[in-house]
Amino acid sequence: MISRIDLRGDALPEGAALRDLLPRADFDVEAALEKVRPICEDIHHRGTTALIEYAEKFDGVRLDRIRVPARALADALDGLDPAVRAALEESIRRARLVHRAQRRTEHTTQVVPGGTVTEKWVPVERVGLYAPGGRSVYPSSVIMNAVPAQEAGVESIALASPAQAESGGLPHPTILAACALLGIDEVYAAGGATAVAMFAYGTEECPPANMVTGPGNIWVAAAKRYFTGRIGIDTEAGPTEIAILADDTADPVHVAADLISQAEHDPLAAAVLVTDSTELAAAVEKELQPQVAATRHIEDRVVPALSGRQSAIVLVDSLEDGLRVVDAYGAEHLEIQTADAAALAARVRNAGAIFVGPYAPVSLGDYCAGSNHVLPTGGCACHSSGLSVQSFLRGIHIVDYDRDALAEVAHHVVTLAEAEDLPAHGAALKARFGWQVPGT
Ligand code: HSO
Ligand code: ZN
Repeated sequence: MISRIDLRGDALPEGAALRDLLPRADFDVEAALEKVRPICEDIHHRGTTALIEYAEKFDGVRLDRIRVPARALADALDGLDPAVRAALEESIRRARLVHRAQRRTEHTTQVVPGGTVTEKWVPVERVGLYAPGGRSVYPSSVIMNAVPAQEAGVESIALASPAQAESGGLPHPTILAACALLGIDEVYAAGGATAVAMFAYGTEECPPANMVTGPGNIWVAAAKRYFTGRIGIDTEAGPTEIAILADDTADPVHVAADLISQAEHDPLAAAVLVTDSTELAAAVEKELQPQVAATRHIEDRVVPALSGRQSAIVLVDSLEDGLRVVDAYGAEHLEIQTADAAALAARVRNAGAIFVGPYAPVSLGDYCAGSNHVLPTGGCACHSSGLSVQSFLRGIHIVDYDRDALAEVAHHVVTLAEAEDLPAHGAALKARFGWQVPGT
């Protein structure tokens, strides 16, 4: 069901060559962009009317309006299963603890007497959050997007999620209930690329947002790419990934369960085990059979995900080599299930989030660890971070120099301006000192 990649024997190649040996799903956002562009432009020109037509075409629902009435949010919360409500509340509480600690404080550096640079952190003014519908109705993702935005101090937060025929044209009730728990009252029934376009351009009903975040399928990723530069985005979330670095101390039952846990998201989800133990590899292969047979989303997601080219058991000679492999891969989620897991985890450079030891499965991080589950996929962990308070803040430098402080450095500025053939830059200083800058 899951293939093997044997990297034992020869020395591992470096960098990109090593990465090329590792499995990864094809996720062709560029191709999707072609289809998404006209839809986005249509929404630009025809606003709500176009959104209503697309909801009918893609979601099979005829809507009167896109904005969800306040009453529907209150009703969804009233109808929420009390156990789900308690779990969502605990998830929110833990996420707030962690994200509150990420808040940045303003800092002033005195560069010279009379010359300071202050860095102040200003939240983005208005953010549009996206929560998928259909196969992925994840109220937990509403939490993971909303909590950092709220803790960053974003004033205006709106959310969009596809209209569901079964909910009478409203987004899924658990999404609405999560919004109500989080105090988000501006909610729209719009899905996929159309929701991103609604936030990017704004419509009669929905003012434009400065930034759009949230997971989604390839159409959402393509729309985010289309609007990059115009608005801020988090990342182009691709199919979810779990990598597990394990040795012979790992429990194959846990390893198999954790691989399946992320395979359950999507037929393109990636599950990768990296191990120096052939015994563990064989035990996990064996263990996968009964666990896969017993899982709910077996045919449509788990089997295609595990048997797809994006998943594999990678055999290495040593944990040192294993470390190099997981760093080259840069997984969205990396579990370390080895004898000295914490020490190994401290040495990992590339991962969206790292889960240490036998009692920190990715499922914990998906819901209730306090960490964020919106994480870089597709190797983007090599250069990007998961969603955080920082994602919603802009750092602005405030430069404050008095006359003496400027005079002290003016000749360097004039010299550099001349060296770059930009004499007007230098003239801006000369004008302040009677056109005579000492030292030039
Ligand atoms: N593992 C997914 C997030 C998620 N899991 C939502 C369950 N619900 C991507 O990090
Ligand atoms: Zn998950």
